[in-house]
Amino acid sequence: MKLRKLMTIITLASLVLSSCSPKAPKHSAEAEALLTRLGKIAATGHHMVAHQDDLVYGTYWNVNNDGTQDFKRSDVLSCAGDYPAVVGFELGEIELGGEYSLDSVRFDYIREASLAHYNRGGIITYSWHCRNPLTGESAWDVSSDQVVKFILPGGSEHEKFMGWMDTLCEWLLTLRTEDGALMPVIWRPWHEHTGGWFWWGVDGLCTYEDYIALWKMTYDYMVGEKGLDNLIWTTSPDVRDTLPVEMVEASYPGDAYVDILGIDCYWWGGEDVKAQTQNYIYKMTSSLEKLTALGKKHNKLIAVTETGAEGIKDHEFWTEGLAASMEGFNAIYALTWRNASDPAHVGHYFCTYPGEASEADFKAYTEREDVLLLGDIQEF
Ligand code: BMA
Repeated sequence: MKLRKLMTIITLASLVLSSCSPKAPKHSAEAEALLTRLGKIAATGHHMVAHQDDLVYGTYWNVNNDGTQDFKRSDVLSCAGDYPAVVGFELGEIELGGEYSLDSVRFDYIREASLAHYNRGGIITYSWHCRNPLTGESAWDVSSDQVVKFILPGGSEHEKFMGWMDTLCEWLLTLRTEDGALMPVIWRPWHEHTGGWFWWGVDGLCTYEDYIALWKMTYDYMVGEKGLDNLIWTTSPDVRDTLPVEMVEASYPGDAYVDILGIDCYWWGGEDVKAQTQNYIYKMTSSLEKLTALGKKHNKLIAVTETGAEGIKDHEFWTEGLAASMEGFNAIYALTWRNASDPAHVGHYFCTYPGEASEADFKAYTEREDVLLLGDIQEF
C-alpha cells in the first residue's frame, strides 16, 4: 500500500515536472502550422530556395526608386521564373525607432513585402544586426567584451536595451495578416555567435552563460511579455572551418527556446575557385552531418540559415557547390545572402541576377527536383 502511494506520488511529480519543462517554444496556431509545413518539407529531403531582401532590392534595382512598390520584382524570379520559397529580411536598426534599416530599406516596405510574400504562400525569415547598446555603434563594434553583461538584468544598460526590444516588438506586432493574426516568422536573433565579430559572440565577447541568458531574456520578453508567439526560434552559429559542436552545445539555450537549428556557412575568397568550392563542400557537408546529429538529439529541424559566395567567382557554384552540399541531408532551406544595390557595395551579391555569369547554372540548380521555389511548396 505504502509503495503504491509512493509510486503514485512519483508519477504525479514527474508529470508536473515534464509539464514545467516544455520541449519547444510557445506557438500560435499559425506558427504551429508553419512548423508542420516545414516538417513535411524536411521529410522529403528537398530544400527550399531562400534569398535575403529578395523583394526589396537586387543588384540593379531598389524598391525605393521603383515607383510601384508592389513587391513583385525579384532577382530570383527574373532568373529562375519563380520567387524563392523563403524570403529573408534584415531588421537592423529597427531598435532605433527610425524609418530605415541599416541597409536603407524602409521598415514599412519590409512589412508590406513580407505580407505580400506570405499571401503568395511564401515563408518569411528575419535577422537582426542589432546595434551595440553600450556604444551605440554597429553590431560589429566589439570594443567591449562586457556588452551582454551590461544589458542583462541588473546591468547598467538593461533599461536602455529593453527599450530597444520594446521598439522591435511594437513593429513586429504590426505584422498582421488579413484575418488579424500575427504572420508567422522564422526568427533568427543573435546569429553567428560562435564568432567574435558581433558583440554577442561567445568567441571572446561573452560567456556561454551570458549568451544563454541573453537568448532567454529575449524569448521571455518577446513571447511572455509581448505575446509574439508567431516566432519560430532559430539558432545560426557560424560554422568556422566546420561546425564547432562543443561551442554550439555550450551556448544552446535549451529545447524550450529553440525550434530550428541552423548554420551560417559561406564560400570565401581564394584564387583557385574550384579548390575553394571543394573547401566549401567540405565545410557544408561536415557541418550538416553534425547538425543532423544535433537535430536528432534535440528533436529539431535543421536549415542553412545563411550561405553563398560573394561575387560568385565559381560560375557553377549552384550545381557543383550548393546542390552537392545539400544532397542527402534534410535541411529545409538554404538562404543566400543579399544582392546589394547601393554604390558602396558593388560586388556584394550572393545570388545571381540577369546577365550575371552564374545565371544559367542557378537556373539549372532551381530546376532540380530537390530544389523548391515558391510554386513548389504550395502542395505543403
Ligand atoms: C552583412 C553585409 C552588410 C549588411 C548586413 C546586414 O553581411 O551584407 O552590408 O549591412 O549584412 O544586412
